[in-house]
Parts: sequence; C-alpha cells; structure tokens
Amino acid sequence: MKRSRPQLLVTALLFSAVAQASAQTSSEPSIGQQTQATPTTRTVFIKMDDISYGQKSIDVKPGETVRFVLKNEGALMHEFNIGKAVSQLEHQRKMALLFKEGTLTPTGKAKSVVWRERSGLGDSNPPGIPEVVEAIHDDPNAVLVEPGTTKEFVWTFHDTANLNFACTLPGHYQAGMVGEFVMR
Ligand SMILES: [Cu+2]
Repeated sequence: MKRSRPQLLVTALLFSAVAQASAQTSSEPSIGQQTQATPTTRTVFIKMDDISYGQKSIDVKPGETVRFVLKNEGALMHEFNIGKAVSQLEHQRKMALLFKEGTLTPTGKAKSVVWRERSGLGDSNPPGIPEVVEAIHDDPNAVLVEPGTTKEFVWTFHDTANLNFACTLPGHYQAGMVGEFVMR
C-alpha cells in the first residue's frame, strides 16, 4: 500500500516511557526484563493465528528465563506483549494511534515508515525513502511479529502475579488474544 504523506513528518512515540512508568511504580515491583538466551534457556513455542495464541496459559518459575519462539501463521500482524492488563490496555491506545496515522496497518508496518525496535531483529528498512515517518515501538516488554515471520523474545521473569501475554493491536485483545503466565 503506497501512502502519500507530508515530508519529514516525524512522529516519535515513546512507548517505552509509558510502559516502564506503569510497570515500575513504587507500589508495583518490576515484571521482569528482556535478556539474552543461554544454552540452557528453556524454549516455549507459541503459534500466533488470526486471532489467537496457540495456548491460553504458560507455566513459568519465578526468576526463570524463557526463550519464546513466536511464529505468526496468520494473515495479520500480531504482538507478544508481556505485562499486566492495565499497562497492556494503555499500550493498546498507543497502538490505535499508530493505526489511525497509518504508520501501522493490520498486516504490517507501512512501507514508508522507518521503524525502530529494541530487538532489531528482522526489520531492515529499504534505503532511499524520501518521506520519513519515524515510529518507535521500543517497548522492552513487547515485540511485533509480522504475518509469515518468526521472532524470538527472551524474558527473565520476576515473582510477579497476574502477568499476561497479549496482543495489543486494535481489537485483538478484545477478541481473546491474551493468555496468562502461571507462576509455579
Ligand atoms: Cu494480534
């Protein structure tokens, strides 16, 4: 889809500031952190489809590091967002803004957008695009997975109750694209 937009429209959406502020208030301990896998890291495979995850709950141990291998077999883009419901619904509002602007489409990122993600995996931007819309999806606790692609996301859990994995693309959470981590 080719879009015509004003030149050099720079939209810096600093999701991470919002996510961290909501995840690390004094009354709420840190939910964990993104990290690197080691040879002994447990791997959990998660199939993403339109519109669901392959499982509704995942058992994890407090302090455990898990490598999630996220395979999107659907036709729509999906997200794997680790967090509490309140911050995920907040994140969903930011996502809706990206859709409204057209920097994000139901099937992926708009071609005219220079995307930056923390993981840096699988997002090479074509050079020489005259218009630059910069959108930052720099959440330490989330990764976008485009249709037909697989991404890895490694996370160290803290001892945190009521932690979900969810897709915050508009309507997906409400359609049931959410599951829970069970601390055992
Ligand atoms: Cu989704």
